[in-house]
Amino acid sequence: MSLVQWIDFPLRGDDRGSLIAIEGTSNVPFGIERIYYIFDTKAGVSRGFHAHKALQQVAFCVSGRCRMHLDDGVQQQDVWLDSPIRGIFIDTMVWHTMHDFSQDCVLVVLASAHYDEGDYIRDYEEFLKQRAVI
Ligand code: T46
Repeated sequence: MSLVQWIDFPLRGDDRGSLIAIEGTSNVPFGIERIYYIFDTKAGVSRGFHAHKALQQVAFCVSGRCRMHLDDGVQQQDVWLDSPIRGIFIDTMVWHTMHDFSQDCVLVVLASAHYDEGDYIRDYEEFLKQRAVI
């Protein structure tokens, strides 16, 4: 499967403006159990630096932009998240980092489960080791 999987959201536009509705298991490939958003990120700050063992996520910017680096242990790719109508699917066991946040960036993340620190792999060598046994 391709490392970069975009999900286009249906745009409900009319002469008043635009509206996006996202429904779990319909527009994203999982039931949405949690939503969080990252904003007011300070200049020069990078975030992420982990993979998830079981969590699946879809991320997109409703304002501004940031760059996401994805790494499945074999391939690496950078993408810009700069549109509220297109999200990126972050599958399990994909190391991801976020960089170059614009001042107005609001990064929204839809997640398949509640927060669980035990689901994080925060050590890159450990991530590679676990990827090797998949
Ligand atoms: C991810 C990327 C895209 C919570 O208490 N609940 C939550 O739901 C989340 C997401 C975080 N936290 C706490 C844990 C830390 O004390 O908030 C603090 C900052 O979290 P973290 O350093 O993990 O943030 P990022 O930006 O490095 O990573 C986040 C998500 O944690 C992660 O799952 O995939 O965004």
